[in-house]
Amino acid sequence: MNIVSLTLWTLEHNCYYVYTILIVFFIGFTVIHKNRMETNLNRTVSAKKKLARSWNSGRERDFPDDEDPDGLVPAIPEDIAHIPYKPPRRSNEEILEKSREYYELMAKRRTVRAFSPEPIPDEVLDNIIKTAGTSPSGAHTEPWTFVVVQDPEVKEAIRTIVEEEEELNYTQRMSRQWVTDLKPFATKHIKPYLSEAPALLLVFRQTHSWREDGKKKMHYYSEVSIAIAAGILLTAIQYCGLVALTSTPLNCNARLRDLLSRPGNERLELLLPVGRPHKDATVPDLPRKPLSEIMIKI
Ligand code: IYR
Repeated sequence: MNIVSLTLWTLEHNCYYVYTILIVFFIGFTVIHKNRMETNLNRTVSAKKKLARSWNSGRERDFPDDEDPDGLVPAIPEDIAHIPYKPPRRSNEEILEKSREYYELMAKRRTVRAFSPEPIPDEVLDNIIKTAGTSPSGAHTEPWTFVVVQDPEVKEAIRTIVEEEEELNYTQRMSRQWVTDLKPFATKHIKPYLSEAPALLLVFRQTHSWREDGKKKMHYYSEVSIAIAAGILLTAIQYCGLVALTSTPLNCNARLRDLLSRPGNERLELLLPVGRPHKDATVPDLPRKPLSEIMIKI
């Protein structure tokens, strides 16, 4: 008996129990199928939510949306003009020559810990800070303040704070391995360069700021923005023939911020003594990783 004749037979003989079984099967199948689809959908939704959180270490948004989404206005006018950008085109020979020259210059950059006290012309300081200020930043928020200290009394006050904190750092806060790893550099908590260098550049990162309309201005990627600006600052210092010490005074933020009257939304990230090297300055004879170790071409 095939399926067609079976169907005809059941219809002719009014087999209600067969119809009932078929209906029960149909309803059962529909319910199970519906439940399965719902479970799959829920799984997809929670996987997406988990993925959205995972980039941010499990926290909700870093920058929560404004309470009134209809009132959202970009910090920079949305209709800002986009203007042509046409720097002069250089040939391959020219860019090769420039890249070599610049590498040679930057390869000579060294962190120096002994400075000549000769003052630096003010305009030089202005220009290197202006150069750092050309750095890219998240949503063009320019999250930096560069404090330039030349006043001997303020330099001395900075030195006192840094030496006090660094003594605690070296003896109590830094691990013994860390202190051991620093031995080749002959660093210690006594820091004469803070008084001797003609200028101290303190790089502050603005975690956020305030817009003219009074709203809080978010500073996206402020850490990487300040790191890029510091890099460009170092290249500007090298390019004009001066030297710097890239120092990161641990636990000095609050005291130096207060000393220099910087607001609470600013965090000290770097302190760079800048000047000419002392005539007897020495640097450790460190090798740099070769290109083959730092570059992978795909
Ligand atoms: N900030 C301290 C310690 C220090 C840490 C590192 I890492 C260095 O590369 C150098 C120093 C200091 O300035 O002495």
